[in-house]
Amino acid sequence: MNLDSMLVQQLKQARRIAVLTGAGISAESGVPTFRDAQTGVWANFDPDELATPDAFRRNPERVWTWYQSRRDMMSRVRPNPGHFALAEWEKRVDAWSIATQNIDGLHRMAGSQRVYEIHGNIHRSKCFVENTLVESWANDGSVPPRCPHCGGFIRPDVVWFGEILPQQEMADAQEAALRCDVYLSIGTSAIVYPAAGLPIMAKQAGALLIEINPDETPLTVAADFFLKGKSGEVLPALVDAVFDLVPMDRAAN
Ligand code: BV8
Repeated sequence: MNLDSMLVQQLKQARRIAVLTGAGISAESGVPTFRDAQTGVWANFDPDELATPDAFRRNPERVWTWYQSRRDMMSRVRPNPGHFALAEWEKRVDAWSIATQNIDGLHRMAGSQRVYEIHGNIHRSKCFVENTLVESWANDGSVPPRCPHCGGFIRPDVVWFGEILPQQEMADAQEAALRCDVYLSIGTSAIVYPAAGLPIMAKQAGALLIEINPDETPLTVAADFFLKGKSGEVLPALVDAVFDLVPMDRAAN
C-alpha cells in the first residue's frame, strides 16, 4: 500500500490518538453495514420501524426478534486485521481511545482496552421500563422476555434513534477528541449525530484528521488525509509503516 510519507512521519510523532469507528470496520468480519446499498442493514429494514423506542412500543416482538437475529449473527463473527491493528497501535502510544458506534463488541475481542461503546452493545440487555441491565430472565416463552424485577419488556442495550447516548462514554469520547494530536475516523458514513460530530470537534481543537473509508463521506472534505480503502487492509499497512514492523511482528491475527 502506497502511504504518504508525510502522513507516516506525522503519525510517528503522534503520542495522543483518538478514534471513531463505524460499521465499516466490522464489514470484513462479515457484519453488514447500515448504508451500503447492496448489503446495508437499512436497505432491507426501516430504522423507524426497528431502531426507535416507538417502534419497540408499537411492535416489541418484531423489534426484539430482529435484534435477536443480529445478536446471533454477531456472536459468530470475529475481529478482522483492522481491529487487531488498532489494538496493536494502542500499545505503542501514550494516550489512545476508540469511540465506536458498533454494538458488536469486536474491538474489545481484538484486545483494545480503552473503548467507548457510544451506541451500546447488542450482547447486553436491559429493562425497557427501569433502564437497568438485566442478565437473566425466565425462559417462559414471552417474546420479548420480561424483566424479573418489574415485569416490563426487556430490550437490547443499544442506543436507538431519538435516544440520548450513554453520558459517561460520550463525555470521555469528547474529551479524547479535544485532547488528541491525531483523530482517525474509520469505516463510518459520518451522518449519525452526535457521534459524527466527534471528528469535527477534534479537527477544530487542532488535531490532524485522518479518514479511512473506501468511499468519500461528508467528513472527507475536512480530513487532512483521506486513505481510500478497506480498514482491514489500510490499518495493518499503516501500523507496519509507522512502527517499522513486518507483519509477523504484529500480534498474530
Ligand atoms: C439523538 C445502534 C437526541 C442501534 C444506531 C429526529 C429525532 C431524533 C433524533 C434525530 C432526528 N433526526 C436526526 C436525529 C439525530 C439522529 C441522527 O443523527 N440521524 C441521522 C440518520 C440523520 N441521531 C440520533 O437519534 C441519536 N440520538 O440524537 O438523541 C436526543 C437528545 C436529547 C434527548 C433525547 C434525544 C442516536 C443515534 C444512534 C442510533 N443508533 N445504532 C443498532 O445498531 O441497531 S445508529 C447506526 O448508524 C449504527 O450505530 C451505526 O454505527 C450508525 C452510523 O452508521 P455507520 O456506523 O457509519 O455505518 P454506515 O453503514 O452508515 O457506514 C459504513 C461506512 O463504512 C460507509 O461509509 C462505507 O463506505 C464504509 N465501509 C464499508 N466497508 C468498509 C468501510 N470502511 C472501511 N472498511 C471497509 N471494509
